[in-house]
Amino acid sequence: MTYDLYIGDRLFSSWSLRGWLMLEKFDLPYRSHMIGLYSGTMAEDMKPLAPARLVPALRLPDGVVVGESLAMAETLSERHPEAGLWPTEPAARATARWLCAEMIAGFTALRGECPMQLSHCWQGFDPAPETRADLDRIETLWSHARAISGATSGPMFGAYSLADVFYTPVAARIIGYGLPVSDANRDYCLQLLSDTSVRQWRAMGMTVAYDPFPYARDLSVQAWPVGGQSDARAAQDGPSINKNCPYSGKPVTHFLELNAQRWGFCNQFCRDKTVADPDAWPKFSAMTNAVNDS
Ligand SMILES: N[C@@H](CCC(=O)N[C@@H](CS)C(=O)NCC(=O)O)C(=O)O
Repeated sequence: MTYDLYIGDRLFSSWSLRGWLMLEKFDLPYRSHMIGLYSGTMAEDMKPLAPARLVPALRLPDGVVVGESLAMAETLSERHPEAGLWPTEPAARATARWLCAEMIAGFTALRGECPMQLSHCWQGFDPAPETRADLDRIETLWSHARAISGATSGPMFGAYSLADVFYTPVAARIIGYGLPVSDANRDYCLQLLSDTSVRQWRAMGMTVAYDPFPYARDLSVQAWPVGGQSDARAAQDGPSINKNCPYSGKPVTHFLELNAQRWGFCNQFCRDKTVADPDAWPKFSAMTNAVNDS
């Protein structure tokens, strides 16, 4: 049983990130398929999923297509009650549903003024009053969630849930534009972005070169706070310390250099995602640690 998830871009498509997290974070089996969100092929790519027209879209194992993130979330939750997508406690679950629904329907100023981008942090961004009002509302909702759940830090409802999934791209906007929130809520945003899955999503997104950079601004930039400064670089050739790819086990063909050591991978994408954020990949870390700790 495998789901087919259709996503657009990784660095810029906030909804794709939500769709991916609701499978990845709850260990549900899926294959990802890229839709040409920025390449001009989106309408053509989406035809087999009609009448779904936006990303993410989900094809269930029986072939049924589900468009819209909240419908995907509810469908996955119903099909996998043991996976814990929604909080188990009824008041927490009702509140989590409310927060997700309000996120989907609201915060239009924040979403309009600060499109999600996971590349870097803009410096000196001054949000409009309407965006500040959206931030106030988000902080009100987050503190209400914590009053209901009793969780003073970490996931909003204690255990990681769809509420954290739906607010991860909001956290990326808060951090990526340096938006004003309380220290505790900034910590929560950084926790969401430090999640290994989120780091991996970003690292995969960083393998794409954009010209022009979407949603460019005339502002200086600072490195992304989690995994934003990689010491690794792509290398033209080997030999590498490892003969087989840490991810597939296949013979290596692409190389990177990290701390004066050369490591190999079986394709360019896996090499480049590792260059982007070497510490985001437990299999790569296990391989380098096994060599360097021996
Ligand atoms: N309400 C939809 C929103 C999805 C959405 O807006 N996706 C954007 C990408 S982040 C999209 O497909 N844009 C393409 C377009 O508008 O043509 C959901 O909850 O899934």
